[in-house]
Amino acid sequence: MERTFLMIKPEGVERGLIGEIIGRFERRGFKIVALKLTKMTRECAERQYEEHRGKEFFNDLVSYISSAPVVMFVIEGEDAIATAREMAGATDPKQAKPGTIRADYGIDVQRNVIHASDSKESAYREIALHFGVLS
Ligand code: IDP
Ligand code: MG
Repeated sequence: MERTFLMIKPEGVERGLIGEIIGRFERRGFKIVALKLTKMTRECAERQYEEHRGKEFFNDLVSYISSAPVVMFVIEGEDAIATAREMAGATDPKQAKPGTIRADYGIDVQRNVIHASDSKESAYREIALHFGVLS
């Protein structure tokens, strides 16, 4: 059993896609073990995207992600990390495989609807950052 951190980005929340996106993970058999709607501070967004500090898109990304509410949730199940990444699809929606969340709903490379942790280390770090210690 594995857990991973997922986040519906501001344009997903604004466009009314919360139920649709969470539903995909429920139907896939994952258990939702934590969930919240929250507007991140700039500092929190910088910590979330720490690995990208210094890249040309970092400031824009941090401003965007802290501009409006997001939905954060944690799923649990077999191979949760890799499966969630696969369900999200490639970073650029234009390159994402048909049927993935980003292919279906992504607008552009920044507004790509969903974040999914990319490794065990990221999942652990991001769950702790946003939810603290979960039972
Ligand atoms: P990922 O979300 O697929 O793991 P990362 O490379 O970790 O992709 O980038 C984190 C987020 O930063 C992306 O989901 C996207 O919102 C944004 N991003 C990545 N590359 C670019 C870019 O070239 N221009 C603008 N935003 C980008
Ligand atoms: Mg990433």
